[in-house]
Amino acid sequence: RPPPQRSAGIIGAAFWRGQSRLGVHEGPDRIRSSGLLERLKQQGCAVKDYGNLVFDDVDESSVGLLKSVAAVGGANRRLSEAMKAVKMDGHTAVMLGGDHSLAIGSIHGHSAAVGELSVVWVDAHADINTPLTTYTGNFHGQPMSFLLHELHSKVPVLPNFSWVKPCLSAKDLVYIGLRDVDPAEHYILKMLGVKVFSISEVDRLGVARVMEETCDYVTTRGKKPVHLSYDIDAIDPSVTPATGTPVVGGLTYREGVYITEHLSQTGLLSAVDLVEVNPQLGKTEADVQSTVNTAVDLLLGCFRRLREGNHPTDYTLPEP
Ligand code: Z70
Ligand code: MN
Ligand code: MN
Repeated sequence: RPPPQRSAGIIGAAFWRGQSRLGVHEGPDRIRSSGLLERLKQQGCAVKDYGNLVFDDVDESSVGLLKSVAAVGGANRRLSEAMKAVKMDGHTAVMLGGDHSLAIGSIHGHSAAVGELSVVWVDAHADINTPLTTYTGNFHGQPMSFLLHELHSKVPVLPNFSWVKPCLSAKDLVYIGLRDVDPAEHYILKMLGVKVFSISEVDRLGVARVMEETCDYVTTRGKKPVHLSYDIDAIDPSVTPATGTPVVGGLTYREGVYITEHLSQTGLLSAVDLVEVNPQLGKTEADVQSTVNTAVDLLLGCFRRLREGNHPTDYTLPEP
C-alpha cells in the first residue's frame, strides 16, 4: 500500500518576462479554474493554496541581448522565499507558472529548505544556455545555468541576481523529452555528462524503461528529494498547443502522464513546477482546454493518482 497522501502547497507565479509572448501569466489562474484544487482534494490530498505571488514593478532594462534582467532576478528571489516557506510548512510544493525562468527561484528555494536535490526536467528544450550563449536573450532558455555548480564560473553576476547561489550538481539532473537544443546547450550537456533521455531515447526505450532508468539513476546517487520541473511544451503540440514555443514530435499525453505517475510512486517527489501554459496562444478554446486539462492531469499524477483507478485507504464496502 502506498503511504498516506501528503499535502500539496500551491504557489501561483504569474510571471512572463522570461520570454516575450503575452499570456503565460494567465497560467496559474486558468489551471486553478479548471478544478486542480477540487480534484486534488477528491483524491484524498490535503491542499493549501498560497495564492499568486505579487512581484515588484521593475524597470524593464535590458543588459545587452538579455531581456528584463532585473525583473527576472527580482521575481525569482520572491519565488525562492515562497518556495522555501511552503517546504518548511511540510507540503509537496506545486509552482504554477508562468514561464520557465521561474525554475531558478523554485529550485533555489526548494534546495534552501531541504538541501541537496535531484532534478527531473521534462521539456522540449534544455533551458541551459548561459547569459553569454543565449541568442534570444530570453531567461526561460537559461535557468539551469544559474542553478548548476559546474556552470557557476560561466555565468556573470547580473542586476538582482546576486542572491542566486548554485545548488545543483550536474550528476543530479535528468532531462526527458528534449528535441530542440541549441549548439551551446548540446555542448554543455556533453561537457558535463548530464543524463539526457531525449525524445529519441523515449522512442528507442519506451517511456516505462526511461522512467525506470531515471529513478535508478537518481536513487543510486542517494535518495535525495526530487524536484520535477515540467514544461508543458514537452508534450506534443497536438495535445498542448497553447504554449509559447511548440515543437513537433513531442511526448504523447499517455507518456507525459506516465512520467508523473511513476515519479509519484517513488515517494521522493518533493516539488513540481508546471510552466509555459499560455491560454492566449490556443487557436481555439478547445486548444486551450486541452492544454490546461493536460496540465491538471500531470499534476494529479504527481499526487498518486493512478489511471487504473483509485480508492481511499480506509474504504469499506457497504454491508447489505
Ligand atoms: C531557446 C532559447 C525555450 C522554452 C523556448 C529556446 C528556449 N533555446 N524554452 N521555450 N520553454 O531561447 O534559449
Ligand atoms: Mn522550459
Ligand atoms: Mn520548453
